[in-house]
Amino acid sequence: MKLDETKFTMDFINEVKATYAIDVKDSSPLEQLMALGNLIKRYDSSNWKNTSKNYRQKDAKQVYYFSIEFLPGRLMKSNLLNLGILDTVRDGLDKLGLDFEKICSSEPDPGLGNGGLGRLAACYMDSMASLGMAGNGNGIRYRYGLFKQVFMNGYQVELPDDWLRNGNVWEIRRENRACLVRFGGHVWLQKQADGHLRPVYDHTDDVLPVPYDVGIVGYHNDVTNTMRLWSAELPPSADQTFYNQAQRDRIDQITEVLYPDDSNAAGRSLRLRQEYFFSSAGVQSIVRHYFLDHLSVNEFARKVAIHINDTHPTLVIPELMRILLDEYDCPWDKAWQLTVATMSYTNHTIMQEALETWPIDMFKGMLPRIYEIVEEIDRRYREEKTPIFGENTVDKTAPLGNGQVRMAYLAVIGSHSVNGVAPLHTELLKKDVLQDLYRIYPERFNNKTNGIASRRWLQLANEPLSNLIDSKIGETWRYNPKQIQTLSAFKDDDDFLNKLEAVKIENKKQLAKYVDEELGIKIRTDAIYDVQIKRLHAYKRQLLHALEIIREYLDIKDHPKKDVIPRVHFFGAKAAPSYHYAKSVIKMINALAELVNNDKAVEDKLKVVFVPNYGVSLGELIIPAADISEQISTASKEASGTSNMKLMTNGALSLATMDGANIDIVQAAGKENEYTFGLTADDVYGYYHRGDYHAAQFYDSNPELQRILETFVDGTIPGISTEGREIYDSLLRYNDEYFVLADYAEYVQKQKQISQDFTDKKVWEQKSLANIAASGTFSADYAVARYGEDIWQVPYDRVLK
Ligand code: 26Y
Repeated sequence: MKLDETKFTMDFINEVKATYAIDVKDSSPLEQLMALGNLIKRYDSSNWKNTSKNYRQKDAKQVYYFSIEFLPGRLMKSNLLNLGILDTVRDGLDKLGLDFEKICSSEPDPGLGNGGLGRLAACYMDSMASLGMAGNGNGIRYRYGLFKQVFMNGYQVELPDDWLRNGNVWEIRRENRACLVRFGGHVWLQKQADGHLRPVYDHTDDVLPVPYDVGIVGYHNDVTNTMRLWSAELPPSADQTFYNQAQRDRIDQITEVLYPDDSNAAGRSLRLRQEYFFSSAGVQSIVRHYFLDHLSVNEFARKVAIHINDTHPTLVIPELMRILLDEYDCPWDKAWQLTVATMSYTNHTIMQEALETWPIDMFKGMLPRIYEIVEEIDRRYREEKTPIFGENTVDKTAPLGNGQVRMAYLAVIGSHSVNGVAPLHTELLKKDVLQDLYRIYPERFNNKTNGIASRRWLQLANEPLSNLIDSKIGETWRYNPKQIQTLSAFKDDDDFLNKLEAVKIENKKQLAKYVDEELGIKIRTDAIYDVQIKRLHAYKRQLLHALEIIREYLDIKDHPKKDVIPRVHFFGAKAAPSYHYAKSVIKMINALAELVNNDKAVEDKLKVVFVPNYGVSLGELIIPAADISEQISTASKEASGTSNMKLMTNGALSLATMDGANIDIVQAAGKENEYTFGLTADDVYGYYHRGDYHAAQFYDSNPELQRILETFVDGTIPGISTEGREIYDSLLRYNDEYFVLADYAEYVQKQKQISQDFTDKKVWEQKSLANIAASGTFSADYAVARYGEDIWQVPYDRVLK
């Protein structure tokens, strides 16, 4: 959009006055943020209105991306950038003497997700809008987001994330669009006067889902899509005294808080309520919207694509069936055909413990009509497939089995497309986790490698680098990220390489300032910034990274005179509150940091910074400053990873196992520009099949490793007698489930290589450049375009080069 700076400042002054009845000079950053947000929302309102109007006029097919998590990050700068008014607004506020950065950082960062899956959903929202694709988000407006992490005596403590305390300036509450979601009670089918069987409900707990819409602004294309988040409320029309306190609490609880687990499907009933709640509300609103312009269900799958982001929204399948059967008198076969044609499913994990199942008794009691439908899906599946694939295979893969509703199987059976998120991951789904279903539905399986929103992770997070890129190759890469590739022409341009280094140092200064001010740790900006930012999980092996730190520490202590290349090791990681082992690793790393950072003999050769409360906003600060991107999961366990892509596009070199999308990153940037090591997925599966992994062998044959592991239990690292023992035992007593010891030697070797290579500035910057230049293919724009073409059959406007 076009915006004149003077007009903007006038509008802003008036907005502050109108909202708060004060002058700008008396307003706080928070008030300035709210006023600015209101104003931007108003500037964008015609785009938002016209976007939905255009889609309706064109009768465009719509995608609905269902996700129980969204991690959009702060929206102010992103909206300004995408509207094309970032500089105007920044300059205007600057002239008013206001601190733009301070205003932006007073926006709460909505933590409506745990990690990769939630952030992926947000990147895809950004890309759909930027491609001009009719894409909608559908999720939950949690009253409290993912907990705020603080460290007390090195232990993780979880505090509530009261992100809505001052309201959310970007949302619009649309109470008139509310519908009803039914839980519990009894249901039976009754013949109606018109001869149709329809369900009659008795004693149900009804919940009112109220939608809050957030505009998702596309990049320089006048498109604003909608992310719809549902909040659970008491139905107003009913006699409120009818609801006893327990029922009221049950309703309030549904959207009260995000479950802080990202790998452990605990089977809690509230979680199932959340899942049905937003699935049902979403599907109801889709069907209602569809019937505004259509007279029969016939066109449904040609006009609507529903995407199931991991299994959490799988109940959209029986819910759409319910609506088609019970409310539109659709015969089963037709309803099923429409449903399968509408649905598609992405799997994000091969970890067994993350696969959702629900005890049938719980499921049936909470969702009686949905259960009947799942039972019928199960019955027909068995009837159709048993003659072809045999009872054994069908038993193993049916939606109902072992007293459980198996969500992943239901999702595959009820969708026309099933995708993994990186080539290796998709292959493992076919070979392992979903192998039997792959035999039955081979044509449904496909890969869609993850991508990241390069607008947020490069253009916004790293403005200095983006400007440098512009100065060399112009601005078209901002629309077509693959064009960053042309930057590689400058790999021998010393001046450019120096500037690349200067940008990195500038970003390191910003981070160092934060670390000093917030954590009281002084770090050098000429050190290697070695970064591992992701959820804390045993398979991601923060422990392996810690072993290297201990090695470096002991080396400095043993050889005080030796020249070392200074390093700062960064961690950002939340642990699920109930994940005991992960919390022990946090405590251990904090204790190690305490030891290293305060040991005079270490000076500033080595520092360890565990940044508390890692999330999108801290990612934006840390990633542009990174030299090394630690992607060291046990091969086969990380479905894709996305921090690997964010770090790459900001010029970090990957220190990586051949896992997830690391494989594709290495291929794109060239093996010589990354540091790869460790067991391959085949090696890991080999150990599984033979059952001959013996951690002790690696321990016995490596004295250095022995010494390092001793520090967990001999008091070298103070204050971890329990945690140290637990970690030590996990490796040696319980045989090191994630092959840390097997990969140790090669990992250390690569770390040493890194230190050496870092001293040759030119070569280092060339490698960094190779990473930046090759990162364009990991833009979510391409990923989403492929979803649109292959899975959703939804067109988009932007011609991507
Ligand atoms: C069932 C419940 C406990 C659950 C909740 C959240 C299960 C899984 C999750 C989230 C999983 C997740 O974030 N997976 C990550 O998805 C990213 C996007 O595809 C991948 O890049 C990453 O490798 C994967 O771990």
